[in-house]
Amino acid sequence: MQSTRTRTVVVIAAAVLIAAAAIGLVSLAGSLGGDDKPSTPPKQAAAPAAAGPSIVNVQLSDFKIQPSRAAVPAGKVTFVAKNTGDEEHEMVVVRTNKAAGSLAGGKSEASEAGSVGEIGEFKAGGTERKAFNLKPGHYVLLCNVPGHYKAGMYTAFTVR
Ligand SMILES: [Cu+2]
Repeated sequence: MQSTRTRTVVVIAAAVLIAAAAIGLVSLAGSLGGDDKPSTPPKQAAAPAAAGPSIVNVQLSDFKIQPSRAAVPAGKVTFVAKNTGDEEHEMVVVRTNKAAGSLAGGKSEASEAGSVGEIGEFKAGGTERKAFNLKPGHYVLLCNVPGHYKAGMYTAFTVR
């Protein structure tokens, strides 16, 4: 009786040990197996970087302002102004809800209320560039050298 019972215990213990060993081998195999797939899907690539600064080429002539594009996305906008006329010109950037041609209000020069900056007067044949940080809105590009606005040096410009 006693010996049968002891043998049973021994057999059970052996079975437990074998099972434990088997589990150990399995987990060892798992850790060595190189199954390195992460349990979560890889994160999406970072959002694409914001578009670079917009570049607007502007021709200043006697007496017109002609940007290469009439609208740009909000953000950094670099104006590259080229004076193709015979006189000095400038380019003032005004944010306003008024129509491009209605800023003079009876005076000889345009009101620069809402100006966000300007490329100051520069000589014929020259090229000047300047970056602006523009919020969405309606803008007017103009030259306020005396008489030039009245002569037609203005144009509407949109920042979306
Ligand atoms: Cu001008």
